[in-house]
Amino acid sequence: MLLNEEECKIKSGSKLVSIIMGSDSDLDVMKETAKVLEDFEIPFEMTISSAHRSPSRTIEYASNASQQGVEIIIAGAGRAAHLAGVIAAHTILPVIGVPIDSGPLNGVDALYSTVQMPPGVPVATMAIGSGGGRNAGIFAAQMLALKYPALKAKLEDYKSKLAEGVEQKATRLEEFGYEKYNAE
Ligand code: AIR
Repeated sequence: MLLNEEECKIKSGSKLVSIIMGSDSDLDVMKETAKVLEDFEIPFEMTISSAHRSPSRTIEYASNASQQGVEIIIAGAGRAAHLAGVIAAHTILPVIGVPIDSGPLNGVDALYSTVQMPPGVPVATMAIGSGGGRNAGIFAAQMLALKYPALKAKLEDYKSKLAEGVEQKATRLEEFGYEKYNAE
């Protein structure tokens, strides 16, 4: 069967998702997003820009992303994390925010900075840290699946594997009991 236009775009390698982070120190969390997108074979680009240290670069990037073919932006930042919000202010693309657990407040500061956007400028905010980074990739895949049917089967498969993993753990716990569960 011929691929439809949307699936052709996936195959041709257009960067559908942009992952942007406030610093290279955020990479440990944001690589979780990248791994998910790789698993789903969603083309993405990754870069660094700071809402505070390089505001012009951030605004330019956000303003041009749509024209470059990007469809979703995922922004991760820590501390007073304004990256996702500033990007959302300069694009009509959906923006997913990942609060990074850097700094003495372990990401609670970044969570509030990212999630508490004023009415009119939403940022879809994930959990703090690597779990949020992972969820950002899955959430992006779910949004893209509305347009790219090839992703639906992959998401169904992903959900099945999640459930299988729980089944396996339950079987092991029921079989061995809690004392032997973690033994080799
Ligand atoms: N940050 C960078 N510019 C603005 C903000 N809020 C964040 C980064 C990182 C933290 O500050 O996203 O989580 C510390 O950055 P660095 O470069 O000092 O490690």
